[in-house]
Amino acid sequence: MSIIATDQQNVVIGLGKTGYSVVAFFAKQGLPVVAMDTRNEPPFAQQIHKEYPNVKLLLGGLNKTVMCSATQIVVSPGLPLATSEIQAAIKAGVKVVGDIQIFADYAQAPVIAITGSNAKSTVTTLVGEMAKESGLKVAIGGNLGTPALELIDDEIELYVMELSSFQLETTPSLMADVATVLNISPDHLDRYESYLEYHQAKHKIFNGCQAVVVNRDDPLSAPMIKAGIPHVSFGLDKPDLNQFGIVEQDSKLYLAKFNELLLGANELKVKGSHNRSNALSALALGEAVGLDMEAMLRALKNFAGLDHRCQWVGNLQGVNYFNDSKGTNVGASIAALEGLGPETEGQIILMAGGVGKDADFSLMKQAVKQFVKVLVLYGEDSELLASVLQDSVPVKMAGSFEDAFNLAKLNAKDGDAVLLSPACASFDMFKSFEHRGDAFKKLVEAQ
Ligand code: UMA
Ligand code: ADP
Repeated sequence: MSIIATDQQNVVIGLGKTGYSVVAFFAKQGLPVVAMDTRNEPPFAQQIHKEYPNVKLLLGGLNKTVMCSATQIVVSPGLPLATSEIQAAIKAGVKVVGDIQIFADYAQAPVIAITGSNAKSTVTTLVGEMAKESGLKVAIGGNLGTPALELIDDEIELYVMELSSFQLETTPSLMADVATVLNISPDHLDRYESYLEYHQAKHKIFNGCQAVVVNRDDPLSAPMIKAGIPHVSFGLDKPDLNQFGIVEQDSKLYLAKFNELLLGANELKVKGSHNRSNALSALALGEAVGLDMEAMLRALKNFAGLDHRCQWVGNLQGVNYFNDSKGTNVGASIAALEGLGPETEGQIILMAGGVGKDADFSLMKQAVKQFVKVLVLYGEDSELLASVLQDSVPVKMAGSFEDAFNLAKLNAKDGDAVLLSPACASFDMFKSFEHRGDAFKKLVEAQ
């Protein structure tokens, strides 16, 4: 197939969900596109070939020559910028961006931009529910579900976007109406040279933003931006003027804005202090774009949480079972333990393991010591987890996921809880975190 570089040559790299959305976006505007993927059979190649036959497909490797003569390269989040062909194109002066930058250039309605190591999907969904309850025509997506460019629509009144560090790396100028980094803890260290590099990628979310929401409990969430940009904070302590936090009154906890009590914490369907923090961040974000407070509180009361996030899936002989399969990094599993630990009558039997992504598991020591009775380990990095945590807690090694479940069940007594919060990615044994969580649920249901 011959490739002719025209004056306006868009090169799309990666033919997964993102690549497909970018190709479709350009092709519908009649813009010339060349699409590439390192894989021979990427997920959307056939569909693109069928729907957009004019798009040139180059599979099984990246073509440096074509890339270096492109006007613009739109790179998918799964492919690191450090890839040598991308670096060559950057050196040749080619503009390299991601789908989120194109989205930012085209979106007409206000954008709420949400990132963080954890809680992104929960907070994005919650803010989306708040906007719907306020009567707005809202589009929700990004790293969560629908790729950004598939959301673009002139009728949309508000975009609520979950953004990953991979997406933000290639977004120099997001210009969000309000942006937040919910929290930062180590993740994806198999992709970044250092924790600092990961942190810097996340903070690109603040580029050109109109307002920021900051987590008082996590100094790494605070942006280095120019003075004068309005900022509101949330945290689990008592809030100052105009800030969101928790107020204790008559031994009851309330979500509050300064000294105005908004909602009893016990009225939330989602449990644990981490979910109170999530609720407060959603209120701060919604308020920043003018959502109605009463509507936001109604949405908050109805929000039952997302599947696979500290989700209660059953009780067997007095033991509660929680599926936190989305706990795919150390920070998430610490939050799950600290969130559920104080609300568990007995202790927690923690099931963990999988692909550790070069994480530092020693960060879990304190929470494990405090809340875990037995740690059951399975999967690729189980030996590594054991070597780091066996001084803090009794450890059982399992040969399979089912084995791990049976060991957890065996070690749990009335009042204890079994928590699947792996602190690891799932792809050594499962297709996805959903697949892993469903396997856990099935095992609970089969008892
Ligand atoms: N790949 C290749 N060669 C290529 C291009 C990609 O081998 O030329 C591989 C990547 O290494 C990766 C896989 O293909 O293993 C998928 O990459 P992709 O960029 O094509 O992914 P998409 O299907 O477009 O999905 C992406 C996000 N995936 C990643 O960032 C890896 C999805 O987030 C997101 O929902 C989707 O865009 C829509 O915006 C998933 C994710 O795991 C849920 N995100 C990470 C996370 O949440 O921790 C960041
Ligand atoms: P993300 O989209 O960032 O992965 P999710 O909302 O899917 O976030 O939640 C993922 C996991 O993060 C949950 O399963 C839970 O273990 C943990 N988590 C939830 N809220 C918080 C929080 N406020 N701080 C830290 N971890 C959290």
